[in-house]
Order: sequence, then C-alpha cells, then structure tokens
Amino acid sequence: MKEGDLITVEEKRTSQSTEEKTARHPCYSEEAHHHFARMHVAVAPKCNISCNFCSRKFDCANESRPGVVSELITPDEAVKKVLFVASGMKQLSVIGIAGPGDPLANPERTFATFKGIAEHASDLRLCLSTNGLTLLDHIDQIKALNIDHVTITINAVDPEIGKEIYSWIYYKRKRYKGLEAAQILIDRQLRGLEALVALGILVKVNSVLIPDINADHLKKVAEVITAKGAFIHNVMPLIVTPDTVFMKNGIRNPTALELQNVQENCQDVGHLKIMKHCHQCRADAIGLLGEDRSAEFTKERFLNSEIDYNVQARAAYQDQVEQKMKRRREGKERSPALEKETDMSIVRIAVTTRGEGRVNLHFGHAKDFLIFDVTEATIKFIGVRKVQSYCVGGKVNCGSEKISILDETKAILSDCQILLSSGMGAVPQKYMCEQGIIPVIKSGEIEDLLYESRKYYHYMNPETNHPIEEPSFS
Ligand code: CLF
Ligand code: SF4
Repeated sequence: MKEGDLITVEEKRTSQSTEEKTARHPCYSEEAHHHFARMHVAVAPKCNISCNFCSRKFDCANESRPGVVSELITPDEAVKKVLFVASGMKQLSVIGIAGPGDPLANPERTFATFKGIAEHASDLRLCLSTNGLTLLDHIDQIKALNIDHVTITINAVDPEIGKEIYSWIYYKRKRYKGLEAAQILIDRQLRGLEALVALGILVKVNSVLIPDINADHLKKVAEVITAKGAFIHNVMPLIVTPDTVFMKNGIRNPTALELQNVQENCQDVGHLKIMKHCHQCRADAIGLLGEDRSAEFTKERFLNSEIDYNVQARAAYQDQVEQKMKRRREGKERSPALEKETDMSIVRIAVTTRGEGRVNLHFGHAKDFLIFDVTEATIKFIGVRKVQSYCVGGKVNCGSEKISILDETKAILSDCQILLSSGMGAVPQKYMCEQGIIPVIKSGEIEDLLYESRKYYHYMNPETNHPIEEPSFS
C-alpha cells in the first residue's frame, strides 16, 4: 500500500457521517450483517473484574458466546492474521478485540495490535469491546488510533443490582467487593460512555439479560444510556456455563420470549437503536455474523503464507456490495403497496442462513435461526435464536443426543409456524411437522422466500395445529 492511500483513507474516515460509519459494520447495521464480515483477534487474556456468569476457562461472556475457548495469539501474530484473512476475504470490514478476557485489562497487547493493523490496513475499521472499568484511562489512545466503535457491557446502572452480578473488581491495585465494587464499575462505565460520545465515537452498550436479577431493570439501563448518547443497545441472553456463581446459585437462562419482551421494552425508550441480530460470537470469530470460519485460519497457515493486501481491490469489492445493497433497498421502496385485501395476519418464520441475505444453510448445520414475523406486505425481524448444531463435526448426532437437540430446537422455535431452510433430513422434517412447524425447503433470497413460504401456513390444520398433508414443501 502506498503512503498516499493511508492519508486518503484516514481523511475520508474522519469526515464520515454516522450512516457512513455504520454502513459496513455488521453489528451496528442489521442490513450490513448479511453482507459484511468481522474478525476478532484473541490477544487479551486477563480480566480486571469478576462477573458471576463468567468462567475464566472460557472466553469473556460479555461479547462472546459463553462456553467457548479461543486460541490466544500475540499482537504481531494478530496483525499477520488480519492481513492474511483480509487479503482473501474482501467483505471483511471490521476488526474487533473482544477477549478472551477484557481488552482494556491488557492495554499494551490490545493497542499494539490495533496500531499494527492501522499502519498496514487502514481501510479496516477498528472495534473494541470492554467492561468499561479502565475506559477513561485509555480514551486518548482510542481516539489517536481512530477506533470509532466501542462496546461497553453495562448490565446494571443501580449498584444494588450490580452487586448481584459482579463478585469483585480490581481497580488501582486494590480489590473491591459487593456494593462498593458495583458503584465504582458503574460510575466508570457511564463516565467512559460520556467521554467516548463527546469525541464522536459510536458506542454500543451490551447488556446480559439475567432473569430475576436485571430483567426488569434493563429498561432503566436503556434510559440512562440513551440520555448519555449511546448509539445502539444489544440485550443478549444469559447462557449459564459450568463453574460459575450463577450456575451454583441455580440462575436460569432467559426464554426467547423473555428476551423479545425486554428488547421491546428497551426499544420503547426512544431513539436508541436495538440490536437484535447479535450471534454472540467467539473472541476469535471470523466471517459473516452467522458463520464462523476461524477454524480455517490456523497459525501455521497465516504465519507461513505470502500476503498480498490490495486496498484498492478491497475497496472496489466493498463498493460493489454497497451498491447492491442500495439497489435492493430502492427496489423494495418501488414495490407497489398491496391493496385493501392484504392479509395482515402474522406468521412467524425461522430461517437458516450463512449470510449474504440468502437462505443457504442446511438445517443440520445451523447454530442459530433468524426469526421474522411476516404478513402479506411486511417483514419484521425479531431476532437471533441459538441452538446446538443438529450435525456435529460433519456427523449427524445419533440416539438420544440427536433427539435432545431436536427437542431444544423445538423449544426455541415453539412460537414459529414455519421453518425455512435450504435442506433438511427426513427425520427432522417429520419431527418438526409433529411439533406443528412446517418445514419449507428452498434456497434463495431470504426476503422473497419469506413471502413465498408464508402461504404454506394455510396448509396447517387449524384444529390440530399440524400440517394437513405433505410434511415439507420443497
Ligand atoms: Fe466484534 Fe463486538 Fe465489534 Fe461486532 S461482535 S467487537 S461490535 S465487531 Fe457483534 Fe459478535 Fe454480537 Fe459482539 S455479533 S457478540 S455484537
Ligand atoms: Fe469474564 Fe468478561 Fe466479565 Fe471479565 S468482563 S469477568 S472476562 S465476562
């Protein structure tokens, strides 16, 4: 890359509007998440607080799927890995540091990584996720490195509730517990949020929904962070993991309905955007949000390969993607509105996808489902629901394990009437029909297929709530 390119990219970046900043960020834009990819580099091992839902054996549960372990790499390795991945994956637009501990509890490693990336690949956006305890101490570095997206995980704004969530914090060489720990943490998080907003940095706030502890309180969190200028709020479901305080105390995961209700309550607060498409990814995740290609990029591969990082080719590719998104948006706006007889009854449809706005994933490989409410004229995105894959490691699970995964799928899709997937075996098709969920097997654009599949709802027998005859529609 030439020196002139660096200046142009940086100048362009600082003059961008909020829309331009988020247009290619898969987490800040629901539309972009179908087309643009993110990559996490796992460079930050330590943490300075103790959340009661965290087990240090696994990645930070604030911005990652609980219960998974990412391979730790050095800042130098991280820069090489980023250049290697981004040279082949042209839709990669954002590099995040989200663990496996707290990035700002490892400031040298975190900022050395960001600095290396900014020097060699200045077209990539930098994204940081933190518990916020030491945020105020690093504001200047964040600004200097052009990190224009920061996530703070704020699970409570009332220390009385916070003390149920955090066991201790380690701050200025001293360990604090209980109410005092929660008070300091919340104060630092909110002041950090204000400082970032004052600098024009877009802040996402993550909140882990913990039934019976903060479920009724998250609306208050939404109010406070809205007043302080947060850009988007991501309410994520707790996933209880082994060896945690919450596991010992019998705290349960929220249901899909509880999550939806809390997200809707937070949405009522006002102009705060609510993120519903979070896939709770790993601290070394790579790819579109619905996929994870981290296993493809081994150390051996990225350390020993020639790298051809072509900023112009990447920009041209991403411009084309953005044009395509724009054409689709304009096409939608031009579609004639349906007239009076439009059927506005809602059918809830679960979709399997690996991205690009398409139904292109076999049911057996789905780790999560996108949920939509569809009428004859409208589509409303409800959220993402996670499940274990029916096929594990390319093999189909067998016996009781297979059934228990299907049972889990049934439970998380219990309010859906249709399951839209690019492929599905005979056993799960039959099982879904027995649960009153119609399997529709088709590949193509999600939006088109949602409207098309919706009509199969009329094949449901209203008395038995089971499909009338054919088990699947393919
Ligand atoms: Fe990563 Fe987080 Fe940046 Fe996105 S993830 S650091 S803002 S680039 Fe995104 Fe993953 Fe959800 Fe996080 S889907 S867990 S919200
Ligand atoms: Fe665990 Fe993340 Fe909480 Fe630290 S901030 S204790 S790594 S969940």
